[in-house]
Amino acid sequence: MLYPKLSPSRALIDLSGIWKFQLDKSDTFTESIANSPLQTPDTIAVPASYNDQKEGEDFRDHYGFVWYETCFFLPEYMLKERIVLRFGAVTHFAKVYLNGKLLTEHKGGFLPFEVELNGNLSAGENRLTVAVDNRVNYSTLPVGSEAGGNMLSGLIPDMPGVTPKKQNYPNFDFFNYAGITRPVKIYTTPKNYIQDITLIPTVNESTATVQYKVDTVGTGDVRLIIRNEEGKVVSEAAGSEGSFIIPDVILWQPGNAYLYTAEVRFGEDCYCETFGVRTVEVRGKEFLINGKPFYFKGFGKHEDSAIRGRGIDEVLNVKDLSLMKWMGANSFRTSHYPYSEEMMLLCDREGICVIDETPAVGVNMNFGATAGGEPKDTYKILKTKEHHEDVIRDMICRDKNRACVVMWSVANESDTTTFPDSAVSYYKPLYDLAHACDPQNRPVTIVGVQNDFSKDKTLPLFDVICLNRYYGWYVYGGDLKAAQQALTLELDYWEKLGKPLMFTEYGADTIAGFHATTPVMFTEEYQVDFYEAVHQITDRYDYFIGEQVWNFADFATIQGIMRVVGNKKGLFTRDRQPKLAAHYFKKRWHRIPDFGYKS
Ligand code: BDP
Repeated sequence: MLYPKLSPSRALIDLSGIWKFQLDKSDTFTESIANSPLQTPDTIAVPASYNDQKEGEDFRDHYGFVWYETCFFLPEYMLKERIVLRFGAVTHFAKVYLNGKLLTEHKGGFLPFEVELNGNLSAGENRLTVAVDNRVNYSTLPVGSEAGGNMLSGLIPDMPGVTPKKQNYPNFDFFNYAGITRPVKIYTTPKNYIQDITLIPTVNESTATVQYKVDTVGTGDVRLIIRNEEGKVVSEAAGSEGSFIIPDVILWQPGNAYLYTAEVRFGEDCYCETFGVRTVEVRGKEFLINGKPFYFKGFGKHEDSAIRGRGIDEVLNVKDLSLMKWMGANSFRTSHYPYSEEMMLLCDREGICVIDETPAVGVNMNFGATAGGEPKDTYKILKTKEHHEDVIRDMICRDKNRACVVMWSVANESDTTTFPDSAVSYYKPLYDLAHACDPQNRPVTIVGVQNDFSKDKTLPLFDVICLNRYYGWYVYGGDLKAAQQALTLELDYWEKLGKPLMFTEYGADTIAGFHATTPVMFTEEYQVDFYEAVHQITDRYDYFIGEQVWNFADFATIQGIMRVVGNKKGLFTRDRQPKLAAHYFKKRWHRIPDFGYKS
């Protein structure tokens, strides 16, 4: 799916701003609310999560639908064009109405969707209403518990006569921010238009061959003009499918991005797609970018900030990449959902490598809010399969041309060991699907939870073993010697597989400002010691190809006994001030090269 852009043939209107807003407190969804203007004094800023924009528990912890409304006119000269309404993301489920008529629905809170408006626009002002549901359950991604009101229900049963408030029980460790979180735009195209562009670069010495495909609707001829960063034409092509050659190609590299632009024309339509030329491949125990063994240095992150919640914040995105470069990092994972298209384009521009992850988090009935009692076969209980396929398809379709994406992650911390065969039956087809969807056939991974790794039949099927490991925190917390022993045992085990392995999470909660001469858990000194202890072990293994710490910054979570006003494993505080460990990593990562660290 193409990112909406201005072009000589395309207009673009941004509907950001202050919209009308209403919490729906009824138990049943009342569709007729969309029939007339919202009767509400409340306003809300779009795009952003709604939860922290107003005061009160009702607001922050709202459960169910909310209503958004805005009105717009379109200039008459646009009406002869194809007019498309596009949402960057609405979390988690959206129903979109124009002038009271339901136009479309969309499930999933982190990927774009769009709908044509032609035929539904009124002559004057148009009223756009969006109903947004924030409920997570056994069929959504991320997954929510349907068990009830008690976080410890596996251990302490609910008490008769107690009526806990209705709320979400996320089976994941980040606040369930919701709303219209990414831009809402209207764009136009001619009636005959470019629907999609696919670019597949390969490199042979100094020459790149780029296979391309242009999907179109209607009639017309396709032409492509390729320009370099100076605007000089370096190649041309004609026809909806084929290839073009870029001589003396300048490669896209981590920390040293270079982007070409393909100006695609089809009849009257024109769209400019930027792309980088680089190759990615897993060979033996190495992860190769442009044929050289790459070492991942970076983070698991969140789209999370004060007041906006998970709402897009481009200033913060720029700042975060700047902090990463300050530290010598070269990569991050979009834990635990696809990030905004704006962030992906920025990473393309800035040369940051991305592991692009679906919103499949909490697919685990034996962990978090769904744990307790007898072991449960996750894949018999959850109804996520079809939606999981959809988000893999849609994420890869959205990000396929991004040079920054070097690997896809189909899920975070699914249950892969309690009923190992069920996990294989669920995940093997998803692994195959991800490969089939990706025209560039990048490596595909799944991020493994701390578990009895010797029972895991799923992780070994994937191209890179990605582990979230908390030796020295949840396991052997406060005993770093034992943590090192345990980690050694595990890394010895995986080494035999002959595949590359990396950490996609490891970390320790740390309250900024807590200090100790003899480090104890939660102090800044312990966080540094924790990481040093882990690195003493991981640095010994040549198949250990990367370290992404948990987390880049402190972030908001549900309230509970495990979290002190959020998860505090950040190397930065939520407002991006460094903890001691940020300085430790800055020194370490500036010493570790992007390429050839283990060679
Ligand atoms: C892992 C999850 C991550 C959590 C982290 C933690 O993947 O979302 O925030 O642990 O506990 O289980 O801090």
